[in-house]
Amino acid sequence: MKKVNYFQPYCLKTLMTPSFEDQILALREVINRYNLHYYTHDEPIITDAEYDRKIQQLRQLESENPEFKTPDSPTQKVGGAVLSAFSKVNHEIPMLSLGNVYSAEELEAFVERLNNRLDTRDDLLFCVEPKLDGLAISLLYVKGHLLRAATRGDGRIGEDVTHNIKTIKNIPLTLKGQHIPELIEIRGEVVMPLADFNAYNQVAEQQGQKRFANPRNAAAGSLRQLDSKITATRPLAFYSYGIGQVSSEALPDSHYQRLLQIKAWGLPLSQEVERQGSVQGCLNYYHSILQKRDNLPYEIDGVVYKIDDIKLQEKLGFVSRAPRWATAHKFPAQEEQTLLLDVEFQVGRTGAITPVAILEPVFVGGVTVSRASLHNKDEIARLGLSRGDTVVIRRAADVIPQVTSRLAEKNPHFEAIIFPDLCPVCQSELEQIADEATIRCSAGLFCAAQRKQAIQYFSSRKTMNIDGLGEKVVEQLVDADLISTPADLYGLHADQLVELERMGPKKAENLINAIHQSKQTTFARFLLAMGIREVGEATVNNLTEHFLTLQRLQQADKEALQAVDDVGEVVAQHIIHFFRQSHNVEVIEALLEAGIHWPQLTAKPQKSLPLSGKTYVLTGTLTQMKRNEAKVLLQTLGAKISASVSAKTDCVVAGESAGSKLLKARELGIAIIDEEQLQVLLASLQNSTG
Ligand code: 5U1
Repeated sequence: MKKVNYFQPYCLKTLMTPSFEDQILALREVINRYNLHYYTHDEPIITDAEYDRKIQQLRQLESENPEFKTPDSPTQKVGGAVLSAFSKVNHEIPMLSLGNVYSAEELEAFVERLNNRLDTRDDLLFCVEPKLDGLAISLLYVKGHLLRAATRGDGRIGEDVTHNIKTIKNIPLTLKGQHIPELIEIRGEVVMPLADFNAYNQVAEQQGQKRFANPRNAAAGSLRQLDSKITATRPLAFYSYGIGQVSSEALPDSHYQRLLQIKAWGLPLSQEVERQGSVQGCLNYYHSILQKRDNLPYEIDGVVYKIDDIKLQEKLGFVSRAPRWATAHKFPAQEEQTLLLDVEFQVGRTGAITPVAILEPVFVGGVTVSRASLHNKDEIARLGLSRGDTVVIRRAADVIPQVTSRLAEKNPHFEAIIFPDLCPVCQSELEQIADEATIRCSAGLFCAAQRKQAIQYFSSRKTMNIDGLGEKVVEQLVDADLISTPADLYGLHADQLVELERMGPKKAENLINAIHQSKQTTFARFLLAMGIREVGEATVNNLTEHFLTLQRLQQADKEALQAVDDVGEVVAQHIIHFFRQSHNVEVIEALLEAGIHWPQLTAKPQKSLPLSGKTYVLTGTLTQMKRNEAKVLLQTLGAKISASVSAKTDCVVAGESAGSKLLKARELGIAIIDEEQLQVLLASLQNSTG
């Protein structure tokens, strides 16, 4: 790794410690700058975790030195300024922010304060909710119709985003049901569901377009579009969490009951909202939601505890920027900032060159991270990276850590990261296929990095399952020139292996036996072991069931390949390309000659089930049943389930907050049903098949 010569941040060390007033003024200045970037430009220059630490520091200093407290301090305000592109909206009732607690002790102290103010020792009842990480929005319904939607802005004045909000599919334009007040303002959060966020970024990456740093930026950026046609293409969703203005007094006295009433009028409510009657109950809720965090459809950054009794809420009132009757209990941060030390360029099994950031270790999302993906050349250019930059690392929901943005101004003395011109392993030329963001080494199995990974993949558990042939052994075998293709494995002898490091005679013999045993396999395993680009387990199963023999598959043309489920033009092209390359054919022949064999497959008898021959795609969130349950039920009725929408799809089941797949189905004129219609279909077909 290169030695990095960093410029120290310019901090003038004075001999005198700054006065409390100076410290407060300096903190206010930086926090105001962070606020401007975050709220007004949707471009944070600091992580939430770092921001929260700064605000806490300022709050502490102000509470210990109340003589310096001023109403314009960022501790006394919510949010940012209003962008001029949208017209302004006055919030009749300010849209407030929330105070935070970070531990059981802080929660106990919060509840203690409530008990003292209410002059009671009784257990208090809380409405407990997930804290969605999106954009706070106010929806004004007059006579049941959505009249206006606005962002929070600075809490008093927001931006009118009605046109954009009206493109969000789960926001009703008209409320349904009874006792709808003449005027009611619903408040909640607009988010980009995680599945849609990941899918959006994947497509953006493939097309070399700008990725969103996180789901909240994605939601905010989508709502800030001046052209609502663009917003309409973004998969956004809304979840309610409260009521602002309301013309009627006839609402329940419980916050929880109010939320249920809002839901009955047709507005979305998180399924995780419930009530707890004690501090321990709140803590149990916190831990159970923290556990579920990665499986929820949206990103959350904590939970919210709210006094449930509206009368008690009114009694407790507000402090300057937050209600006294509610607090957020924050989860450990999923984003942190750290230093970029260097970038390594890795060569993958298919030759893809992936830049990997080498970082000063940082604790994020529950683990210490020292490496993070940088995806491709375009991503480095988008981030404008240099060694020594401060970057944001995101590690969320089991996703590998990623660098999402660069913080702070550019230091011109830092050394820019340059993508290499040649393969960093074999020095061969690099190539880039049109419309693909990935750059690849052109040398195929002649590149040692690709060779090692291809052999490793060939012998892994899901493919030829050769026990004892791990990464290190493959590396040694290739480096010692004992093997250069998977077929060479079958010519190895135990006496060659004992020469390797940490390989005794027993281990060598076991490995030779494992290699021998792997000769008896299945067509699907063998095909998967070939490592054809974009041909994973599901596609391999479809291909082998369809063609039954290797010979028929090798001879298939593009049309024949595309007749197979899940095989589109691109995958068909990859398969044809693979079998056209003479060195691949030679390796296959050598493997068969070495004795690899599998049982001959026979065509499955066609059962006539009501959905035989039909391809279904499930998208969005199902609320009445699990997605897997729906999948299995459809499959037992004969349907094929596909992950993507294409001209071969017969029907798309669109659950809540369905996004890009739903749009594609509409574009292609494919039948679309919702969850209710799916239930009716399943019930009628199950009855008809007895
Ligand atoms: N779930 C939830 N999120 N959230 C955010 N409730 C909730 N309430 C909020 C905010 C800012 O504020 C009210 C308590 C005023």
